[in-house]
Amino acid sequence: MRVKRYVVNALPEAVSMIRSELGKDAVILNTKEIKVGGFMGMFRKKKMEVIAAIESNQTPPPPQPLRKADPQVDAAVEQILLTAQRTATAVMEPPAAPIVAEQNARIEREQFIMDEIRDLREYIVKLSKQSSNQMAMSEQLIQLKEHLIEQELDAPWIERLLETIMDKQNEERIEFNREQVWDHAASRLEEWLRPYVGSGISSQARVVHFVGPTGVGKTTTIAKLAAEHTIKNGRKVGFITSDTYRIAAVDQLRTYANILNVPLEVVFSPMDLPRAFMQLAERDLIYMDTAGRNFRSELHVSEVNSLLQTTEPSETVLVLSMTGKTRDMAAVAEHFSKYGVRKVLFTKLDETAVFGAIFNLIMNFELLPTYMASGQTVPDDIAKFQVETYIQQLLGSKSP
Ligand SMILES: Nc1nc2c(ncn2[C@@H]2O[C@H](COP(=O)(O)OP(=O)(O)OP(=O)(O)O)[C@@H](O)[C@H]2O)c(=O)[nH]1
Ligand SMILES: [Mg+2]
Repeated sequence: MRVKRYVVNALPEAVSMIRSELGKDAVILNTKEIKVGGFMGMFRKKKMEVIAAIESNQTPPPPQPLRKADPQVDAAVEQILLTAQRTATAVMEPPAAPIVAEQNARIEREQFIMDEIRDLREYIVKLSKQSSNQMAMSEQLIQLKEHLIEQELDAPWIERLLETIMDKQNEERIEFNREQVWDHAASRLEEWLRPYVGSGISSQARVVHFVGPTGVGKTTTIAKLAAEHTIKNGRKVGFITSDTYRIAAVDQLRTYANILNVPLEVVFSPMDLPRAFMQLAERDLIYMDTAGRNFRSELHVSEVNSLLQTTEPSETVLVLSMTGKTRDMAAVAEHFSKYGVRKVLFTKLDETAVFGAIFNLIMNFELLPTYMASGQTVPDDIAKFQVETYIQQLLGSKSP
């Protein structure tokens, strides 16, 4: 067997080279992305390595035109080969003749087939890995898997976590007991969450907007945080509410404003905002409450965003309740992340025993958790998001 390695920019380029050098019976054994060149590991270029082979008793034909004895066709083929050998970033020239388009279509078809074969191969490898892992899964790992399914952690994350623990077991050539499995799971989850944790609500932000679905606890959370800042930190807090949508919504915030001795401004439209900010010019920190709406509708998301304008350093916090359904929370998070909202605050942790949604939302939408609220009592039932505390809640007890 004659085996040859090609390093090209794209697969069609290799296909043409293989056809002309090894002949039409050559087969592609492997393709993979590689990086070449560069300086001290930097500026490396992405290339594709293609391994092709032909049976040694089959002598490769001399490079032949793809069609015979037609100078016009020969010229067209020449043109295709030239085009294919250019860099992947080069702009493709328009086909010189209909035959060129035909050849290009053939190359595209071949590329499509090769892509399909590669996907299929990857799928088979994954399947065989999964089934051998499944067989190798210890009782402790099965318990962890079942626990995380109950916690509604997304399936791909569960698989990934189990794989890393199994790899570790194989590496150390031992079977972990339950405690070790739980400890490894905790450190992996912490490692994945760590980059998103810790920023809290920026201390630079003078204006903080709270947005989120109906009844998640935005107004209560504002009261809790304002109490913390006024009572504990002695900061001068001011409130703005744009929640004139629901009857008594203003009164709810006004009650907290009176208790905490915090001035409150009501805005009915974005045009009222400059006046409200002027009234609160003396305040160090302004919390803005917004009306809860059905934010699975993008229209409502864009509506509330029109109210979040300010020239001050500001931040927007998406408030989500743990009593919501994971899929609905994901839809809301996706809509708000389109508007650049990345900070999230979870409420009503006291009303659930299922915590997977927090991990899914942080990891899937790159959200940055700020606080966790776990009760109705103002100001006590709120705490900064602590990754260790959260992982403990998610994983539960190490003992069965
Ligand atoms: N159990 C529990 N209840 C909470 C928590 N936070 C808020 N609540 C309750 O949830 C209910 C709604 O709270 P609000 O603060 O009015 O919620 P909101 O998001 O401002 O509601 P809208 O303005 O109508 O969208 C109230 O009964 C709160 O006491 C929490 O962390 N745990
Ligand atoms: Mg409210």
